[in-house]
Amino acid sequence: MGNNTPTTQIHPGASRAVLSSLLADFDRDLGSVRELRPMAAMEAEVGELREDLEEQLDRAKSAAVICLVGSTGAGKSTLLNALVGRDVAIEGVDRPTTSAPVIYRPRDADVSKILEGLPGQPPTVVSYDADPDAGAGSFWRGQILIDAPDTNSVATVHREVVKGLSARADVLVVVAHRQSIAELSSATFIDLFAERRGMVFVLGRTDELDESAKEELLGQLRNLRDDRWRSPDAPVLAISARTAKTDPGGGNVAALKSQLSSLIAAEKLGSVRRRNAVGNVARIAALIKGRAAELEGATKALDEGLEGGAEAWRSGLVDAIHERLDVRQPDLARMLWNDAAKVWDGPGGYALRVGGLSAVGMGAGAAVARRNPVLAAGLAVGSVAADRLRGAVRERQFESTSGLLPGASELEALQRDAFLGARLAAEDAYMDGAADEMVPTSDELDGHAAGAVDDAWDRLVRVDLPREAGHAVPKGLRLLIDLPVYGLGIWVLVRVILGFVRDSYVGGDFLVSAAIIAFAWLFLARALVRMRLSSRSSSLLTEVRGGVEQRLGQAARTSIEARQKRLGKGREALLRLQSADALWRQRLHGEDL
Ligand SMILES: Nc1nc2c(ncn2[C@@H]2O[C@H](COP(=O)(O)OP(=O)(O)OP(=O)(O)O)[C@@H](O)[C@H]2O)c(=O)[nH]1
Ligand SMILES: [Mg+2]
Repeated sequence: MGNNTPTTQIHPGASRAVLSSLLADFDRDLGSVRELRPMAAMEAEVGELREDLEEQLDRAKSAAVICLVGSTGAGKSTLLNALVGRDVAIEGVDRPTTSAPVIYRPRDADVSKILEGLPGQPPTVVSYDADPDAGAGSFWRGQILIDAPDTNSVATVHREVVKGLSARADVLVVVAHRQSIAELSSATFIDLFAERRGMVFVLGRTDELDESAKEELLGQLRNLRDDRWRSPDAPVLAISARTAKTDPGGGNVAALKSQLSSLIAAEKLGSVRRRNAVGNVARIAALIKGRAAELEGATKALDEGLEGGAEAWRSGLVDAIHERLDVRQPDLARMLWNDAAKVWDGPGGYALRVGGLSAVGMGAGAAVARRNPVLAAGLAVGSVAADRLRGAVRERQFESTSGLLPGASELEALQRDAFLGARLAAEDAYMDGAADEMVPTSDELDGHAAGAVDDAWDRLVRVDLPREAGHAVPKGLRLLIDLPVYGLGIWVLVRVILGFVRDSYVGGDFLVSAAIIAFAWLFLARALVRMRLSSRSSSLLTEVRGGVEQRLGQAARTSIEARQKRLGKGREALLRLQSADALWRQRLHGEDL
């Protein structure tokens, strides 16, 4: 008992491998549905059936155990005595008679497993000398026969004792008499073992019945056997133990002996036990089927809750991040000017690079240049330096993704609202600990969100922005802007050289005017190029948006994927468990099952 390795010598037709793989699959499926909440209600029952399943498979070499069960006064003890051929059990008129079970066993049979933990009065053990070589005519070839207390009297402990004995038996002989058949139709005791034990039904005390009453009662018993206990193959016999006691060949006891002999014959016993084992599988399957709708509903609701939650979380977060990306648009444009200027080696590139401060500084420089060239130069250089510093700070801020994600409390609220449905469904579908694991936590989602934003932004900064900067201002346009400045420069140079040669120097006004013209041209060009780059930067931003959306979509998927997989495994296991008995029968080749 409690031994985890099913023994298979009892199943000549079924290989050890088939049984252990069936059992392993069955256990794995039971394991994956155990955490489902609706299973809690049947946990004890499933556990008991599962244990019995293993015990049936474990009984490899133990002697066959036959247990007589039934209502008080049905004639169980008398029948045992008739079978044994002497009075080993007490028959009686006082109801109930039998409190201490009688165990009739071969001298060498180990009954310790039968006695272990049995409630009620200690059984009387009577030994006999078995003759395994005796011919088919001899009934006593090694089985254990038990006379159990009743299943229906006021002595409730009796029911516990019968339950314990039946659990340890291979075959139950259900004894009924006229007064107890009606009661059987509402009895729960036989129900408990239906399909899980070999059964033989006996209508007892038939010497008290006339032929028509006997037939009617037999019919009732057959109906119960078929409809209530789903054991259409089980024999139903009419017996008079009293007749058999006076006339060993009478009372139809020989028929019972022959039925029992064939059930417990060595080559058949394995199949009885295997059928008993499969009966347990069938009972578990039926239990789960009984709650299939509830299980299906709860798991489906969770599946949908996760799906809907992930989508709500994704779209809520996408909206929040988009708002924040919009705020970054001017910075992005500025970065694009800067980067485009870096790859533009020429006056146009320089003009593009200088920021607002430089422009103001240079304008001021140009304005005072005629009167104070030194101050002018100082203004220009100072403003460019200030711009550089500001540019560096901006660049660092720009590269960081902080501020693109909503704050912790906003994220938490987003998670809570999005997965509210999933959370409620998880509590219906799973036990407490597992229910918590079935819904993505805020921490986990925040990590995903940060990863998605970092990835998308990193791609912008490292790949898309430099790429865009590389061809944002085409070469032709650069030349168009730079050439007039070079031309002006050359002309100024020519005039200066000519003046030097002719000894008529060009005046300062001429140089300042030339500088003002060059600056004016460059700043006009700068304004136009910046306009062009602004529109480029907004398309870059659109790409970032797309990237964030896509990555958040993946993140949302990742956050529920493993959970949906676990859910799916549970749902598949539920389906398999509901038809597990059919699979067992099929894999065991339906041999005598
Ligand atoms: N006429 C007749 N009486 C029987 C027969 N079998 C048993 N009885 C009587 O029915 C009564 C009850 O028999 P028991 O064998 O003690 O019944 P039991 O099922 O063991 O009852 P509990 O031990 O109380 O559960 C006794 O008086 C028996 O003599 C039978 O085949 N024919
Ligand atoms: Mg009795």
